[in-house]
Amino acid sequence: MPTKIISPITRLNGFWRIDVNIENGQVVDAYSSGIFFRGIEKILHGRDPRDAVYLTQRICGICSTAHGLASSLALEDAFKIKPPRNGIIIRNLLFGADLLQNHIRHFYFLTVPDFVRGPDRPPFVPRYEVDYRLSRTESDKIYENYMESIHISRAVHDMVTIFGGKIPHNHGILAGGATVPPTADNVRMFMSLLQKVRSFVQNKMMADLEKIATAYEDYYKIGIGTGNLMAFGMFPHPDKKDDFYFKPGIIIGKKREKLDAMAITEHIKYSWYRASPPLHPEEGETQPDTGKEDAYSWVKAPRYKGHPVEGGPLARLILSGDYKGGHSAMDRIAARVMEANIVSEMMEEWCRQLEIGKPVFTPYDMPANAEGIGMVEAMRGGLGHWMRMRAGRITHYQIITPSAWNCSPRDDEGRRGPVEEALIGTPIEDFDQPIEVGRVARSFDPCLACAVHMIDMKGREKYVEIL
Ligand code: NFE
Repeated sequence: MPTKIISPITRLNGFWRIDVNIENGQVVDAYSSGIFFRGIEKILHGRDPRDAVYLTQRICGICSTAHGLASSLALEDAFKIKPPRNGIIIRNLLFGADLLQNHIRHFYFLTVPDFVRGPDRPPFVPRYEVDYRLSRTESDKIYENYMESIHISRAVHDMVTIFGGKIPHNHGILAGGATVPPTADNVRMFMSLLQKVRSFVQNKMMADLEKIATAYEDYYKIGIGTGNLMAFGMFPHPDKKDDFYFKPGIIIGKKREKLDAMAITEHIKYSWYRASPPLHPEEGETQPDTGKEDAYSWVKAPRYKGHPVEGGPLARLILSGDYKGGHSAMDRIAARVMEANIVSEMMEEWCRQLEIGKPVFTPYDMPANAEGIGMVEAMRGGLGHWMRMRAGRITHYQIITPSAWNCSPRDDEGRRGPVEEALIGTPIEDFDQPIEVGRVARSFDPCLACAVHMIDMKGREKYVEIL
């Protein structure tokens, strides 16, 4: 059967390969492979748990705030502490700004080139030359906004530095709360940048989405996912215990359930790790086996009660009742832009909720032995950190990222991962220029740096030859 290999398919960091079998102008099977690996979990063993907040952020340069947050929550769970109200709000603002950066970049840098013909100069050429439906004038207008989005995504980075010191890998989030207290000065600075970003999202990004979604209406029927959706809860409410602005939950086979963290397992039959039955992340191991028969990815296959599930803005908005559409490629793209719009509006309100002069951090005494779980919504879906410490040092750390859920290979039962499943049935106009595969795959905003595991082989080697 004719197979097309697209590698790397990621525009964002990390190397990702998609193999699609194409028959009669349609994708009939798909394989998603993470083709490099990382090993932050192993690096953490023997460290002071408080370092995990900073080390795990190094997993990725685009969603580092999410890892800092998940790690802080895991430590707070272990230390039995809660951040004060101001600390929760500052963290929401930091994560909100980083989320805006992600969504703006995904839309303009990763999605727009898939649908809109760019200027005839590098880096926009070479490109596939099929199925661009907007006129030259409409396209040029969108690329004007593309150029502006570079400045806007820098402005959101600046917002993170106000309360986070630096970005990526901020120093503003830690177990117990935040490091930078609000002042009249820094809040005003943050709000002024936010207004500029909000105006761009509201007036230009939403309009550009509308143009693309109208011209490519058929993509509401292409790239349909499993319909299994999951969210861990995003932006905790500072005044209501266990409440979130975007609600946690899971939909399996159209039925909504309460999320049960114990129902998560990782399958590794098709991943380059030493064979084991599906394990909960508290038990999961990361032992490489590069010669494993049938394996084709460094990404493990996380499953919920054995089911592949999709995370991301579409899942969050559907679970929160903010989106009523379907589960297609265009629904994913639209939900991401809409979420940026909603979050930028909510952030204005959060700035007003800050109380100048009140603490942002809860002091604590670290126990010697403890376990903790940190589950948050990262930009691309549910992110979990599982930590165990003994005698004041980390003895176990396991991370499951949203892209591991979305881009996972087949599981032990042979069920495809969410991206693999969504690709089935995708029409391909030209076998040699399969632009449609990129449109569907990138609608998940994949980040393979986050998804794969790396191993420090004997503590020294950084890379393993796999081909
Ligand atoms: Ni590298 Fe990440 C996000 C995490 S992975 S981007 O969002 O966690 O999907």
